[in-house]
Formats: sequence, C-alpha cells, structure tokens
Amino acid sequence: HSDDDTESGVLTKTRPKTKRPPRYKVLLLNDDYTPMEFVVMVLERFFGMTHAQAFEIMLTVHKKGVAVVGVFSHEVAETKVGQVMDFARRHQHPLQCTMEKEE
Ligand code: TYC
Repeated sequence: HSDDDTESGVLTKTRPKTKRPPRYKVLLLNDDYTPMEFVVMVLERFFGMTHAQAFEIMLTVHKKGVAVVGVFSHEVAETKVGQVMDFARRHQHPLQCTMEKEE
C-alpha cells in the first residue's frame, strides 16, 4: 500500500485518482470558397445550433480564420469531424473541420 510506511519508513501521499476523460475541441477553418449559407447549415445540422447562433459562429470563422464550434469526448468529436468533412466533400466545398485535445 502506497500510504504505508511500514516497510521503508517513508511516508508517501496518493491522491484519489478519479481522472476525467480528455475533451476535444472541434474547430472550423475559414476558406475563400465555401458559401456562408453552407457553413451556417453545417452548424445547424451537426452542432444543433439555432440559425442565429450558427450565423454568429460562421462570421467569427470568416473574420478570425478559425473558431471552436464545440467540445466533446474523443469519440463524439471524431464523429462530428467526419460528418462535416463528408458533407463538405459531397457538396464539393473545401470546408475544413479538425479536432484538438483541450489544454
Ligand atoms: N469565407 C467564406 C466566404 O467568404 C465563408 C466561410 C465561413 C467559409 C466559415 C468557411 O468555416 C468557414 N464565402
């Protein structure tokens, strides 16, 4: 037992290990060709945003180059990225969506 000092005489401390699973930011990237209305539709369809929320985030990406559109578990983030990339490809738009570990 790591809190025991019976063997070595050295006291050690253990923290109760309840590590939360890592979260992943899903990022949307700007480009010069994807129509604004298409990006708004993507945000409504795959991220459950209202039209107003979606329009606001789309404009942020358009102006700043990138924005976080949501934070999810690894599995959900991967699914969202896949859905967006597949939808964009099927519509022949160069829209890029990626994920990165939080912190
Ligand atoms: N910049 C694009 C345009 O002017 C719009 C756009 C916004 C594209 C957000 C991608 O993630 C994006 N049509």
